[in-house]
Amino acid sequence: MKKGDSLIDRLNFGSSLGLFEVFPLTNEAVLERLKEAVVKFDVDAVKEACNDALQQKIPPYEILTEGMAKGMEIIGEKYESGEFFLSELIMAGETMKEGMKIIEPYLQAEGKSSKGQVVLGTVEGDLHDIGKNIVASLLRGSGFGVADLGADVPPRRFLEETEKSNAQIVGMSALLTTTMVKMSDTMKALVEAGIRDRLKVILGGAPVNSAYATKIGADAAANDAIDGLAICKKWAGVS
Ligand code: B1M
Repeated sequence: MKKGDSLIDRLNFGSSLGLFEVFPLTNEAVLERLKEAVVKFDVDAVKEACNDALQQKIPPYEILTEGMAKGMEIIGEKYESGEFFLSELIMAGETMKEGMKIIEPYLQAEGKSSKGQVVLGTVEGDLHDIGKNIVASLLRGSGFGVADLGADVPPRRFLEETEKSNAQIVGMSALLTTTMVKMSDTMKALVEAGIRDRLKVILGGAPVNSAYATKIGADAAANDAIDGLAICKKWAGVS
């Protein structure tokens, strides 16, 4: 979208001509509009609301979690209740990715790789990569180098990339209860290769918690992307 196209730009223009008086939307209203646009798979409205939210100086991470991700929660509920099917999950994923393209550069404001190297991926059998992509952006934005292996990553790939890049941190994401076991398989691969002890391993994704991390011998489980970033920063000795 060009500057001048957003709803707020148009309202400001009308206001500057004295056509009407503008009462700016509250941050809550902008985020609500973004959430609704995701639920309607309205890509244009998502882009517009993302730009408006940035223009209102809403923090980029809040735009993701309090706007678009809230819409994704509703999509998940509608899927569970049988109102939506796989095709709607796919459309929702594509819709949020369009919004992510606008927000991501603001998450990656710094982008230098000096705080350490992270190998990151969604585990084998699991195609959910939106949350993992947010984690990658936040890490890069805080100065970590990130080898993002994408989604559906088998244990062997985590191992190969960790050895090749000499990474200090391995991060695994899973959104399905059925693919959590691949986190355990990846841990075993790291142990068998003899490199587990020189690494920190962090898990993330809705079905994963600290108890599961402890059970499979990982170091931590993050509640959300910000928590994941905080844990990695602590390991890297930075605040
Ligand atoms: Co799927 N799906 N899906 N889906 N999907 C869920 C996860 C589900 C909860 C929906 C539901 O039933 N309510 C359900 C899982 C149930 C379960 O296992 N308990 C489900 C299902 C069942 C399925 C299929 C099996 C459906 C089918 O085929 N019948 C299928 C599986 C395909 C596969 O993976 N093999 C499937 C497919 C898909 C799509 C591919 C179509 C699409 C994903 C598109 C994509 O990612 N490119 C999709 C979507 C969009 C969803 C929902 C609606 C939204 C997920 C999302 O992106 N959320 C989801 C419902 C829901 O989550 N409520 C659902 C927004 C994102 C920002 O949040 O990913 O949680 P999230 O990430 C968070 C945190 O978890 C955390 O940080 C992020 C931001 O705070 N985090 C980390 C994540 N990884 C981290 C790693 C870290 C740290 C933090 O460190 C390493």
